[in-house]
Amino acid sequence: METRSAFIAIVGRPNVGKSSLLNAMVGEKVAIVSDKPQTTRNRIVGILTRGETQLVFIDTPGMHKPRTKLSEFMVRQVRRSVADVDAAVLVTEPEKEVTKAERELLDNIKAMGIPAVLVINKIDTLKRREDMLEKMQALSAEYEFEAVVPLSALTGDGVDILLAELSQLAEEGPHFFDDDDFTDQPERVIAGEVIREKILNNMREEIPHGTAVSVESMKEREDKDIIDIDAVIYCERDSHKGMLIGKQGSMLKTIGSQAREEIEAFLDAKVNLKLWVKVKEDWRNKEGLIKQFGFTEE
Ligand SMILES: Nc1nc2c(ncn2[C@@H]2O[C@H](COP(=O)(O)OP(=O)(O)OP(=O)(O)O)[C@@H](O)[C@H]2O)c(=O)[nH]1
Ligand SMILES: [Mg+2]
Repeated sequence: METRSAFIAIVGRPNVGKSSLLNAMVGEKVAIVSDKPQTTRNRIVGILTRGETQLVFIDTPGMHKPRTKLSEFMVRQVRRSVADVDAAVLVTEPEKEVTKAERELLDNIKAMGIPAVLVINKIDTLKRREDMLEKMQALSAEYEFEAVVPLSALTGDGVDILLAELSQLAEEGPHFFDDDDFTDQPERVIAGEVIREKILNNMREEIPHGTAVSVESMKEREDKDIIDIDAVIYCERDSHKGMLIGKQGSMLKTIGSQAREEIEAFLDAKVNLKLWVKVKEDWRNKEGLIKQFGFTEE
């Protein structure tokens, strides 16, 4: 069989729905999602194979102005992704203004000269059609997109149209992953991300941004069908630690049970999840700790 493939970066401002779109296209939860900006911190590979065509998506952190060493790392991942792929999907929302971050992304895409598709996401929230059209026009004037696709990653409306457009960008070449793979992330990394998602969902602004999750061990018991997972949640201050634990441990319990449920479903096994909270002051500005928490350039 003649095979086709394409590496496609998904880029955009924070919170526009890049990871939601990745999950919608792949049909599996590959990347965590939250209503807080800067949820995605690393490049995340999602894979969709249909017949002869394999699309390899690289979900990226939202493009923003870096304020910590961690966010410098994140922004570097975005730039690297654009430089590494065959095509890009620029995701945006249907409000009017084109932001600085979007302009920078467009400049990166232009510099690489790669084909790109413009996605206007969240059309389920659209109130004024003119907003969407204005946004489409403003961005289309800047680059000759292969296609402009309005869609909703949340409802799935329009996602197939995008996939049809992207399939056309695939060129003759080998499949780089097994046809039934949907991500390259190890289970341990996914488990850590699920825990971080529950922190994002349950905590306010600055706390989730300053947390990192490290899965210390993940072992299947020999005598029973149970997987023991030990994970540490690192935060930046004692006061944050207190809030993450909550009154009589109530917050940590909530985070733990929500995470456990989801990890069990994805591993299809019973999970015994133990969480600890530790403080590493200002870790987001410490190169060594950033690396230790898995943010390393491959
Ligand atoms: N109404 C609506 N909400 C959406 C849609 N797509 C994503 N969202 C919501 O938008 C928020 C951000 O979604 P994410 O997928 O985490 O966005 P992201 O671009 O990956 O964000 P970062 O990783 O922080 O850059 C979440 O609350 C999603 O549920 C959509 O089509 N419609
Ligand atoms: Mg994301």
